[in-house]
Amino acid sequence: MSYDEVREADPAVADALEGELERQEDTLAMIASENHVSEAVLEAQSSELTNKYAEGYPGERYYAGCEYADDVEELAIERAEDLWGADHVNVQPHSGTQANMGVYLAMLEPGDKILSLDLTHGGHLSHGHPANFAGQLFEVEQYEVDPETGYIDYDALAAHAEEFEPDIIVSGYSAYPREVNFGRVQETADDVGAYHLADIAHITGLVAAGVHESPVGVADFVTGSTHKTIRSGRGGIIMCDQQYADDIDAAVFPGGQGGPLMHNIAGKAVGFGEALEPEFERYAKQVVDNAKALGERLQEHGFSLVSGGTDTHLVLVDLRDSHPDTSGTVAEEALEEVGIVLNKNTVPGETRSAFNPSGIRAGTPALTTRGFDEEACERVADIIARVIDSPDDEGVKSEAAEEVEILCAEFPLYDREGQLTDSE
Ligand code: DSN
Repeated sequence: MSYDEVREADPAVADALEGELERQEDTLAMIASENHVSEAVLEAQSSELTNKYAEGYPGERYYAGCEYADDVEELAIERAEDLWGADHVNVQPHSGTQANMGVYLAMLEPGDKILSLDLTHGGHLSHGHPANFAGQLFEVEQYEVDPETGYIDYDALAAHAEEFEPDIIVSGYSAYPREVNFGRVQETADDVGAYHLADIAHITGLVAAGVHESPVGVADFVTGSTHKTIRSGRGGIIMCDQQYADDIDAAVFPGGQGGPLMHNIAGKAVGFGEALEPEFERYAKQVVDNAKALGERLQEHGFSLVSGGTDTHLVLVDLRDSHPDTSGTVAEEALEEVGIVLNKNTVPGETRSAFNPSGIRAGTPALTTRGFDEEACERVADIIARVIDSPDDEGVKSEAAEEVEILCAEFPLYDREGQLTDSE
């Protein structure tokens, strides 16, 4: 992307935009929720649709001049229905959190009960944290992963649900490396008369490609964000059975949002179209193979992984066994210095704080988009291990930075005819 027009009009903003482009080119994005979209998605997101108000839904808008807005929204909906096999899709949520809000507003009353995974065990703010609207409007109790195995304990979840009698059970997580048994959670929800919301924000792409079990057609509601593993325009999505369609649509607009971000919906349509190509299945499989390779190599270096490994796009490293004096914050900062950008993360049974936790979370969606394979991910694991072993050693960090530079040059961004699928 060139920023010639911005530079002409506003050099300060152009500096920041070019700086960000260079940062993404010259560092390894390993924040598990991030990815690199194609130039086609970027272009669609920066289109003139940003100028258009289109409150309502295709064919039923509150403003004139919506024929092209209708076209892109219909394309996004049709492609989402194909990708995930959904009965009804709403592509207007501005984010994954707004998607969750849409479901809560549609199905719950203030004071109703949510049962969800604790944030420090891998949950999400919008699942009921006290600092979030969900925790403020609703009565929330939380389940945890099994402290021994790091896996969801579905029996304990069922017992908790029986006792708490929630109105909705939330599954789907932000820092959980294992496959989720959505069918089992739905059984529990059915047993206690609760709805089940499966939030697949992190794994939308893995589910679409069939490399993770799908909750679509199983859970009552499925929400997600559209810019993570699915690699489309930024925002959220809700999928549900036709019987809930009107309630969900009304909760998104006018219930919780105003005009849809039509330029982002155009980006969603383009990205969903890319994900329908056979190549995307190979990409999603490679994301998981890469995460496994990364995790196994870290384990060879002595690191402990929560749950002992991964089935998905991310690994969660608990530093307490291998590096008891190194917090996730120290690791995150030292790694950022050498060009590896990931995030500090709480771990189950956290003994530090959310601001200075005991773990790091690392994901492979963006590296895989750059064309990384298992061998390249093992090289990244070797660098991570050396830096965390000696976070204050400038010599180690300088050598690590050189190796990151070599990897970035070997797997460059945005030079593959607009499609960031892989380098082969
Ligand atoms: N911030 C996202 C993540 O990193 O998991 C979720 O909203």
